[in-house]
Amino acid sequence: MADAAHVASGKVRELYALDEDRLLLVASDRISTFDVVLPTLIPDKGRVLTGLAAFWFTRTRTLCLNHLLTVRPDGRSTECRRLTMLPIECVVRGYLAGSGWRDYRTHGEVCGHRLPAGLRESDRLPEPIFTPATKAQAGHDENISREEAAGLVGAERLAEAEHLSLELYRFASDYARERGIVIADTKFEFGLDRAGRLTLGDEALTPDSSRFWPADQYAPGVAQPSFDKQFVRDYCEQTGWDKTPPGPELPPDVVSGTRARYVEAFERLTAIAFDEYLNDPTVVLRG
Ligand code: Q0Z
Repeated sequence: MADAAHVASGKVRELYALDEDRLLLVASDRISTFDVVLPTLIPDKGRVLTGLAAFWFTRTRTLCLNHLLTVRPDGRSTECRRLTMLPIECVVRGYLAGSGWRDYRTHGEVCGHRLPAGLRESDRLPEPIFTPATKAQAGHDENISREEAAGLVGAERLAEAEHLSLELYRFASDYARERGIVIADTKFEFGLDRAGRLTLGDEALTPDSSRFWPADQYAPGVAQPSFDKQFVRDYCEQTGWDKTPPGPELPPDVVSGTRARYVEAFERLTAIAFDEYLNDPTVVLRG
């Protein structure tokens, strides 16, 4: 770590260069809500996300190449293969939420997918849909049409990324649903390895890159509670905060409740005790 050059900062993660073809992705315990990073940390959040992503990379190796090399003993650092990232986000939606719901309500379609009339907020879609987006430097990613996405990466690459994204989503959402978690939508980031092969990178199928909903509370027609961040959102709403930086400090009960939700998501999905992961993070790599 000490000799790794800092490459980039995300809202809650840092990226370092290990050498010419390896990067280190470090997940902090920072949490964002309403697009603002809060001043309070959620202990072990970065470890939960790192462990979950590594679990999914291991479980989906037969579907798709990925960048994972290993997880470090700290449980929050992923050594990965350096890729040439595609300039698009590969979003898959199985349910109508967020910008998908907004686009449906205003245009009757989402990224060129004609959808049945009369769908409600949070309804399950007849089939998962691929809705690519641009990577905004600042602010919000913007949904784009398949034609625009093809212009950015080429029609062949786009078709391949769409196919892999849908396969990954189907696998993970079926798996998670059996364990009480609805993955409403998710975002994949692909790149090319040195041989030019399409490879899954970044983090995948975590609550930060997806919408996780508690399946036992699923009730379409209204916005669904977030599996992980609902206590934080409820608290922030209750303070009257105007959602511009800086965000409020979180009280201890909100921190501990939120940490418990992250750990619960990890344990439900991996069927591994989180303490086992803390003791030896490579437990998620045995597939
Ligand atoms: C990921 C990001 C940040 C965390 C670049 N395997 C890869 N090869 C090349 N580039 C990336 C990866 Cl994962 C890559 N990001 C997003 C930014 C912290 C992740 F600051 N950017």
